[in-house]
Amino acid sequence: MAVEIPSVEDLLKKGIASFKEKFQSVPELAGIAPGRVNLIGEHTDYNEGFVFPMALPMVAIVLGKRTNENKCKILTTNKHADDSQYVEFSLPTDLEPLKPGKPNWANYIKGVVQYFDGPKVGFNAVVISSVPPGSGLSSSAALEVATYTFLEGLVGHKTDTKQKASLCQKAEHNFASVPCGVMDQLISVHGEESCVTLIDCRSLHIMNVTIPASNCVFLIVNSNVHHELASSEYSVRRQTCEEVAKKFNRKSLRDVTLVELNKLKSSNNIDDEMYRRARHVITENERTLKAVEALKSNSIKEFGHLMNESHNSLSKDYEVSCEELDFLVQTAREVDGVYGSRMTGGGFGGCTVTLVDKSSVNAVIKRISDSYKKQADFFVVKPSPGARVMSLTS
Ligand code: GAF
Repeated sequence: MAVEIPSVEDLLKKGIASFKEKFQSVPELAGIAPGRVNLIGEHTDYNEGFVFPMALPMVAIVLGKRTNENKCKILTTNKHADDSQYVEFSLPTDLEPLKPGKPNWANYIKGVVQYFDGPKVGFNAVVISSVPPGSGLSSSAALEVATYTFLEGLVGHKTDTKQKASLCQKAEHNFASVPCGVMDQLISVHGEESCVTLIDCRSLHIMNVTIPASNCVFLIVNSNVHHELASSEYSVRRQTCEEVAKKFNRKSLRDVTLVELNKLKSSNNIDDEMYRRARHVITENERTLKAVEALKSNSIKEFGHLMNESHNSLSKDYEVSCEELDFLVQTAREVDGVYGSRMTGGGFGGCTVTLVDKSSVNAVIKRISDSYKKQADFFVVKPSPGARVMSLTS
Protein backbone atom coordinates (compact mmCIF):
# COMPACT_ATOMS: atom_id res chain seq x y z
CA MET A 1 0.00 0.00 0.00
CA ALA A 2 1.13 3.53 -0.70
CA VAL A 3 2.01 5.52 2.42
CA GLU A 4 -0.52 8.18 3.38
CA ILE A 5 1.29 11.51 3.30
CA PRO A 6 0.42 13.58 6.41
CA SER A 7 -1.44 16.79 5.58
CA VAL A 8 0.17 20.17 6.29
CA GLU A 9 -2.69 20.82 8.75
CA ASP A 10 -1.86 17.68 10.75
CA LEU A 11 1.84 18.53 10.84
CA LEU A 12 1.02 22.07 11.98
CA LYS A 13 -1.20 20.75 14.78
CA LYS A 14 1.60 18.50 16.04
CA GLY A 15 4.21 21.24 15.70
CA ILE A 16 2.05 23.76 17.57
CA ALA A 17 1.44 21.28 20.40
CA SER A 18 5.20 20.62 20.73
CA PHE A 19 5.90 24.36 20.72
CA LYS A 20 3.37 25.04 23.48
CA GLU A 21 4.79 22.24 25.58
CA LYS A 22 8.44 23.28 25.12
CA PHE A 23 8.17 27.07 25.20
CA GLN A 24 4.97 27.53 27.25
CA SER A 25 3.62 30.04 24.72
CA VAL A 26 1.78 30.23 21.40
CA PRO A 27 3.66 30.27 18.06
CA GLU A 28 2.96 33.17 15.69
CA LEU A 29 3.77 31.84 12.28
CA ALA A 30 5.13 28.99 10.20
CA GLY A 31 7.51 28.78 7.25
CA ILE A 32 6.50 25.81 5.10
CA ALA A 33 8.65 24.40 2.26
CA PRO A 34 8.35 21.21 0.20
CA GLY A 35 10.78 18.46 -0.74
CA ARG A 36 11.05 17.62 -4.43
CA VAL A 37 11.20 14.79 -6.88
CA ASN A 38 13.24 15.35 -10.00
CA LEU A 39 11.58 13.78 -13.04
CA ILE A 40 14.56 14.16 -15.36
CA GLY A 41 17.75 16.23 -15.61
CA GLU A 42 19.99 14.58 -13.01
CA HIS A 43 23.47 15.84 -12.13
CA THR A 44 23.02 18.63 -14.66
CA ASP A 45 22.36 21.54 -12.28
CA TYR A 46 26.00 22.05 -11.25
CA ASN A 47 26.91 21.89 -14.95
CA GLU A 48 24.66 24.91 -15.65
CA GLY A 49 22.22 22.60 -17.43
CA PHE A 50 18.49 21.84 -17.32
CA VAL A 51 16.43 20.10 -14.64
CA PHE A 52 12.73 19.22 -14.50
CA PRO A 53 11.59 18.70 -10.89
CA MET A 54 8.29 19.12 -9.09
CA ALA A 55 7.58 20.10 -5.50
CA LEU A 56 6.15 17.35 -3.28
CA PRO A 57 3.25 17.28 -0.83
CA MET A 58 5.85 16.31 1.81
CA VAL A 59 7.08 19.45 3.60
CA ALA A 60 9.39 20.80 6.27
CA ILE A 61 7.82 23.29 8.67
CA VAL A 62 9.57 25.74 10.99
CA LEU A 63 7.07 27.40 13.31
CA GLY A 64 7.53 29.70 16.24
CA LYS A 65 7.77 33.27 17.42
CA ARG A 66 10.16 36.17 17.73
CA THR A 67 11.76 36.84 21.14
CA ASN A 68 13.69 39.74 22.66
CA GLU A 69 16.74 37.60 23.36
CA ASN A 70 19.63 37.37 20.91
CA LYS A 71 19.26 33.60 20.86
CA CYS A 72 17.78 31.02 18.51
CA LYS A 73 16.17 28.14 20.43
CA ILE A 74 15.01 25.22 18.34
CA LEU A 75 13.39 21.88 19.02
CA THR A 76 13.04 19.28 16.29
CA THR A 77 10.30 16.67 16.49
CA ASN A 78 12.28 14.42 14.12
CA LYS A 79 14.40 11.77 15.79
CA HIS A 80 18.07 11.96 14.82
CA ALA A 81 20.35 9.09 15.78
CA ASP A 82 23.02 10.24 18.27
CA ASP A 83 21.81 13.83 18.04
CA SER A 84 20.08 15.94 20.61
CA GLN A 85 16.65 17.17 19.53
CA TYR A 86 17.10 20.61 21.08
CA VAL A 87 19.63 23.33 20.30
CA GLU A 88 20.33 26.92 21.33
CA PHE A 89 22.77 29.29 19.68
CA SER A 90 23.43 33.04 19.74
CA LEU A 91 22.67 35.26 16.77
CA PRO A 92 25.73 35.77 14.57
CA THR A 93 27.70 39.00 14.62
CA ASP A 94 30.36 40.28 12.20
CA LEU A 95 33.02 39.28 14.72
CA GLU A 96 31.44 35.97 15.61
CA PRO A 97 29.71 34.38 12.65
CA LEU A 98 27.97 31.07 13.17
CA LYS A 99 29.92 27.89 12.50
CA PRO A 100 28.68 24.36 11.80
CA GLY A 101 28.84 21.91 14.73
CA LYS A 102 26.63 19.51 16.64
CA PRO A 103 23.81 18.54 16.39
CA ASN A 104 24.07 17.94 12.65
CA TRP A 105 20.43 18.68 11.82
CA ALA A 106 20.80 22.21 13.21
CA ASN A 107 23.55 23.10 10.72
CA TYR A 108 21.00 23.68 7.96
CA ILE A 109 19.20 26.14 10.21
CA LYS A 110 22.39 27.81 11.46
CA GLY A 111 23.59 28.26 7.89
CA VAL A 112 20.36 29.94 6.88
CA VAL A 113 20.35 32.21 9.95
CA GLN A 114 23.93 33.17 9.05
CA TYR A 115 23.13 34.06 5.42
CA PHE A 116 19.60 35.48 5.83
CA ASP A 117 19.75 38.90 4.20
CA GLY A 118 17.18 40.63 6.44
CA PRO A 119 17.47 41.86 10.05
CA LYS A 120 18.50 39.09 12.41
CA VAL A 121 16.27 38.53 15.45
CA GLY A 122 16.07 35.94 18.20
CA PHE A 123 13.35 33.29 18.07
CA ASN A 124 11.95 30.12 19.57
CA ALA A 125 10.99 27.49 17.01
CA VAL A 126 9.90 23.92 16.41
CA VAL A 127 10.87 21.94 13.31
CA ILE A 128 8.60 19.22 11.94
CA SER A 129 8.97 17.46 8.60
CA SER A 130 7.27 14.82 6.48
CA VAL A 131 10.08 14.63 3.90
CA PRO A 132 11.82 11.28 4.49
CA PRO A 133 15.39 12.18 5.52
CA GLY A 134 18.38 11.01 3.46
CA SER A 135 16.16 9.60 0.72
CA GLY A 136 17.02 11.88 -2.19
CA LEU A 137 13.80 13.91 -1.86
CA SER A 138 15.60 17.04 -0.61
CA SER A 139 14.75 16.98 3.06
CA SER A 140 17.69 19.32 3.70
CA ALA A 141 16.72 21.89 1.05
CA ALA A 142 13.16 21.81 2.40
CA LEU A 143 14.48 22.57 5.90
CA GLU A 144 16.72 25.39 4.65
CA VAL A 145 13.94 27.00 2.64
CA ALA A 146 11.38 26.55 5.44
CA THR A 147 13.82 28.25 7.84
CA TYR A 148 14.45 31.12 5.43
CA THR A 149 10.71 31.55 4.85
CA PHE A 150 10.09 31.55 8.62
CA LEU A 151 12.74 34.28 9.10
CA GLU A 152 11.17 36.35 6.30
CA GLY A 153 7.81 36.08 8.04
CA LEU A 154 9.25 36.97 11.46
CA VAL A 155 10.72 40.27 10.33
CA GLY A 156 8.49 41.11 7.35
CA HIS A 157 11.40 41.08 4.91
CA LYS A 158 11.20 39.49 1.46
CA THR A 159 14.31 38.36 -0.40
CA ASP A 160 14.25 37.97 -4.19
CA THR A 161 13.26 34.32 -4.70
CA LYS A 162 16.32 33.33 -6.74
CA GLN A 163 18.60 35.03 -4.27
CA LYS A 164 16.79 33.21 -1.48
CA ALA A 165 17.42 29.82 -3.16
CA SER A 166 21.09 30.72 -3.70
CA LEU A 167 21.55 31.73 -0.05
CA CYS A 168 20.00 28.44 1.08
CA GLN A 169 22.36 26.62 -1.31
CA LYS A 170 25.27 28.53 0.25
CA ALA A 171 24.12 27.32 3.69
CA GLU A 172 24.25 23.74 2.42
CA HIS A 173 27.75 24.24 0.91
CA ASN A 174 29.28 25.84 3.98
CA PHE A 175 27.35 24.35 6.89
CA ALA A 176 26.73 20.80 5.58
CA SER A 177 29.79 20.57 3.30
CA VAL A 178 27.70 19.39 0.33
CA PRO A 179 28.73 21.10 -2.94
CA CYS A 180 25.18 20.78 -4.32
CA GLY A 181 23.68 22.55 -7.31
CA VAL A 182 20.74 24.92 -6.90
CA MET A 183 17.88 22.71 -8.14
CA ASP A 184 16.56 21.54 -4.79
CA GLN A 185 16.39 24.97 -3.19
CA LEU A 186 14.92 26.61 -6.30
CA ILE A 187 12.10 24.12 -6.72
CA SER A 188 11.34 24.25 -3.00
CA VAL A 189 10.93 28.03 -3.35
CA HIS A 190 9.14 28.02 -6.72
CA GLY A 191 7.06 24.82 -6.82
CA GLU A 192 3.49 25.16 -8.10
CA GLU A 193 0.45 22.99 -7.74
CA SER A 194 -0.19 20.88 -10.89
CA CYS A 195 3.10 21.96 -12.49
CA VAL A 196 6.49 20.47 -13.23
CA THR A 197 9.17 23.14 -13.42
CA LEU A 198 11.85 23.43 -16.08
CA ILE A 199 14.84 25.26 -14.60
CA ASP A 200 17.70 26.59 -16.65
CA CYS A 201 20.45 26.37 -14.02
CA ARG A 202 22.60 28.91 -15.86
CA SER A 203 20.15 31.81 -16.11
CA LEU A 204 17.93 30.47 -13.28
CA HIS A 205 15.03 31.02 -15.69
CA ILE A 206 11.98 29.07 -14.58
CA MET A 207 9.16 27.70 -16.72
CA ASN A 208 6.18 25.93 -15.19
CA VAL A 209 4.62 23.21 -17.32
CA THR A 210 1.11 22.14 -16.35
CA ILE A 211 0.70 18.38 -16.21
CA PRO A 212 -1.92 17.50 -18.84
CA ALA A 213 -4.92 15.48 -17.69
CA SER A 214 -4.13 11.78 -18.07
CA ASN A 215 -4.63 8.46 -16.36
CA CYS A 216 -1.03 8.44 -15.14
CA VAL A 217 0.55 9.20 -11.79
CA PHE A 218 4.08 9.47 -10.44
CA LEU A 219 4.96 6.76 -7.94
CA ILE A 220 7.98 7.30 -5.69
CA VAL A 221 9.62 4.19 -4.25
CA ASN A 222 12.01 4.71 -1.35
CA SER A 223 14.69 2.00 -1.41
CA ASN A 224 15.48 2.82 2.23
CA VAL A 225 19.17 2.42 1.49
CA HIS A 226 21.77 5.13 1.69
CA HIS A 227 25.29 4.23 0.65
CA GLU A 228 28.07 6.07 2.40
CA LEU A 229 29.71 6.86 -0.94
CA ALA A 230 26.98 9.37 -1.72
CA SER A 231 28.59 12.64 -0.62
CA SER A 232 32.21 11.87 -1.50
CA GLU A 233 31.28 10.55 -4.96
CA TYR A 234 29.06 13.59 -5.54
CA SER A 235 32.07 15.90 -5.15
CA VAL A 236 34.19 13.66 -7.37
CA ARG A 237 31.55 13.76 -10.16
CA ARG A 238 31.34 17.51 -9.91
CA GLN A 239 35.13 17.84 -10.15
CA THR A 240 35.34 15.51 -13.15
CA CYS A 241 32.75 17.57 -15.02
CA GLU A 242 34.71 20.75 -14.31
CA GLU A 243 37.92 19.12 -15.55
CA VAL A 244 36.31 18.08 -18.84
CA ALA A 245 34.88 21.58 -19.38
CA LYS A 246 38.39 22.95 -18.76
CA LYS A 247 39.81 20.73 -21.50
CA PHE A 248 37.55 22.66 -23.88
CA ASN A 249 38.29 25.99 -22.23
CA ARG A 250 34.58 26.36 -21.51
CA LYS A 251 32.84 27.52 -18.37
CA SER A 252 30.78 24.35 -17.99
CA LEU A 253 29.66 21.18 -19.78
CA ARG A 254 26.55 23.09 -20.85
CA ASP A 255 28.77 24.60 -23.57
CA VAL A 256 30.20 21.32 -24.88
CA THR A 257 28.46 19.30 -27.62
CA LEU A 258 28.48 15.55 -28.07
CA VAL A 259 30.25 15.94 -31.42
CA GLU A 260 33.07 17.88 -29.73
CA LEU A 261 33.29 15.33 -26.94
CA ASN A 262 33.46 12.46 -29.43
CA LYS A 263 36.26 14.21 -31.32
CA LEU A 264 38.26 14.54 -28.12
CA LYS A 265 37.72 10.86 -27.48
CA SER A 266 38.84 9.79 -30.94
CA SER A 267 42.01 11.85 -30.59
CA ASN A 268 42.69 9.98 -27.31
CA ASN A 269 42.64 13.16 -25.25
CA ILE A 270 40.18 11.97 -22.65
CA ASP A 271 40.05 8.72 -20.69
CA ASP A 272 37.02 6.49 -20.92
CA GLU A 273 35.65 7.30 -17.47
CA MET A 274 35.79 11.06 -17.97
CA TYR A 275 34.25 10.63 -21.41
CA ARG A 276 31.29 8.69 -20.01
CA ARG A 277 30.71 11.20 -17.20
CA ALA A 278 30.58 14.07 -19.68
CA ARG A 279 28.45 12.07 -22.12
CA HIS A 280 25.85 11.59 -19.38
CA VAL A 281 25.62 15.32 -18.68
CA ILE A 282 25.45 16.34 -22.35
CA THR A 283 22.86 13.73 -23.30
CA GLU A 284 20.85 14.32 -20.11
CA ASN A 285 20.45 17.98 -21.01
CA GLU A 286 19.09 16.94 -24.41
CA ARG A 287 16.75 14.39 -22.86
CA THR A 288 15.43 16.94 -20.39
CA LEU A 289 14.46 19.43 -23.08
CA LYS A 290 12.85 16.63 -25.12
CA ALA A 291 10.95 15.48 -22.02
CA VAL A 292 9.52 18.96 -21.52
CA GLU A 293 8.20 18.92 -25.10
CA ALA A 294 6.83 15.41 -24.60
CA LEU A 295 4.94 16.45 -21.48
CA LYS A 296 3.56 19.58 -23.14
CA SER A 297 2.18 17.50 -26.01
CA ASN A 298 0.92 14.80 -23.64
CA SER A 299 3.23 12.16 -25.20
CA ILE A 300 3.36 10.01 -22.10
CA LYS A 301 5.08 7.13 -23.86
CA GLU A 302 7.91 9.37 -25.05
CA PHE A 303 8.25 10.93 -21.60
CA GLY A 304 8.54 7.47 -20.02
CA HIS A 305 11.06 6.38 -22.63
CA LEU A 306 13.24 9.41 -21.81
CA MET A 307 13.01 8.60 -18.09
CA ASN A 308 14.28 5.09 -18.85
CA GLU A 309 17.14 6.43 -20.96
CA SER A 310 18.04 8.85 -18.19
CA HIS A 311 18.30 6.04 -15.66
CA ASN A 312 20.41 3.90 -17.98
CA SER A 313 22.81 6.78 -18.50
CA LEU A 314 23.01 7.52 -14.75
CA SER A 315 23.66 3.86 -14.05
CA LYS A 316 26.17 3.06 -16.81
CA ASP A 317 27.84 6.34 -17.75
CA TYR A 318 27.62 8.40 -14.58
CA GLU A 319 27.69 5.40 -12.20
CA VAL A 320 25.62 6.96 -9.43
CA SER A 321 22.96 4.24 -9.22
CA CYS A 322 23.31 1.11 -7.07
CA GLU A 323 22.08 -2.47 -7.03
CA GLU A 324 18.90 -1.61 -5.11
CA LEU A 325 17.88 1.31 -7.37
CA ASP A 326 18.58 -0.71 -10.52
CA PHE A 327 16.47 -3.52 -9.10
CA LEU A 328 13.52 -1.25 -8.27
CA VAL A 329 13.63 0.42 -11.69
CA GLN A 330 13.89 -2.90 -13.53
CA THR A 331 11.10 -4.52 -11.51
CA ALA A 332 8.75 -1.57 -12.09
CA ARG A 333 9.43 -1.58 -15.83
CA GLU A 334 8.31 -5.21 -16.05
CA VAL A 335 4.74 -4.30 -15.02
CA ASP A 336 2.15 -3.51 -17.73
CA GLY A 337 1.05 0.12 -17.55
CA VAL A 338 4.50 1.46 -16.57
CA TYR A 339 5.84 4.04 -19.03
CA GLY A 340 9.16 4.80 -17.42
CA SER A 341 11.16 4.45 -14.23
CA ARG A 342 14.39 5.99 -13.01
CA MET A 343 16.40 6.87 -9.92
CA THR A 344 15.91 10.43 -8.71
CA GLY A 345 18.25 12.78 -6.85
CA GLY A 346 21.95 12.35 -6.15
CA GLY A 347 21.87 8.53 -6.20
CA PHE A 348 23.73 5.74 -4.31
CA GLY A 349 20.41 4.94 -2.65
CA GLY A 350 17.31 6.98 -2.00
CA CYS A 351 14.31 6.85 -4.30
CA THR A 352 13.09 5.94 -7.76
CA VAL A 353 10.27 7.67 -9.62
CA THR A 354 7.94 5.76 -11.94
CA LEU A 355 5.38 7.05 -14.42
CA VAL A 356 2.52 4.58 -14.34
CA ASP A 357 -1.15 4.21 -15.25
CA LYS A 358 -3.31 4.74 -12.16
CA SER A 359 -4.79 1.28 -12.68
CA SER A 360 -1.33 -0.35 -12.47
CA VAL A 361 -0.01 1.33 -9.31
CA ASN A 362 -1.03 -1.53 -7.03
CA ALA A 363 0.52 -4.09 -9.37
CA VAL A 364 3.87 -2.23 -9.20
CA ILE A 365 3.67 -2.02 -5.42
CA LYS A 366 2.90 -5.72 -5.15
CA ARG A 367 5.63 -6.79 -7.58
CA ILE A 368 8.25 -4.78 -5.68
CA SER A 369 7.03 -5.74 -2.21
CA ASP A 370 7.12 -9.43 -3.17
CA SER A 371 10.65 -9.36 -4.55
CA TYR A 372 12.67 -6.52 -2.96
CA LYS A 373 14.98 -7.86 -0.28
CA LYS A 374 14.52 -4.81 1.97
CA GLN A 375 11.40 -2.88 2.87
CA ALA A 376 10.40 -0.23 0.34
CA ASP A 377 8.03 2.69 0.97
CA PHE A 378 5.65 3.88 -1.74
CA PHE A 379 4.25 7.37 -2.29
CA VAL A 380 1.84 8.49 -5.03
CA VAL A 381 2.60 12.17 -5.47
CA LYS A 382 1.14 15.24 -7.14
CA PRO A 383 2.99 18.50 -7.88
CA SER A 384 2.46 20.74 -4.88
CA PRO A 385 2.96 24.39 -3.93
CA GLY A 386 6.34 25.90 -3.09
CA ALA A 387 7.42 27.75 0.07
CA ARG A 388 4.94 29.94 1.93
CA VAL A 389 4.46 31.73 5.26
CA MET A 390 1.37 30.97 7.32
CA SER A 391 0.13 33.09 10.16
CA LEU A 392 -0.89 30.98 13.15
CA THR A 393 -2.61 33.72 15.11
CA SER A 394 -5.57 34.64 12.86
C1 GAF B 1 21.43 16.42 -5.16
C2 GAF B 1 21.90 17.87 -5.23
F1 GAF B 1 21.60 18.52 -4.06
C3 GAF B 1 21.28 18.59 -6.42
O1 GAF B 1 21.82 19.87 -6.53
C4 GAF B 1 21.49 17.79 -7.72
O2 GAF B 1 22.82 17.92 -8.16
C5 GAF B 1 21.09 16.34 -7.53
O3 GAF B 1 21.70 15.75 -6.39
C6 GAF B 1 21.43 15.50 -8.74
O4 GAF B 1 20.70 15.92 -9.84
O5 GAF B 1 20.05 16.40 -4.89
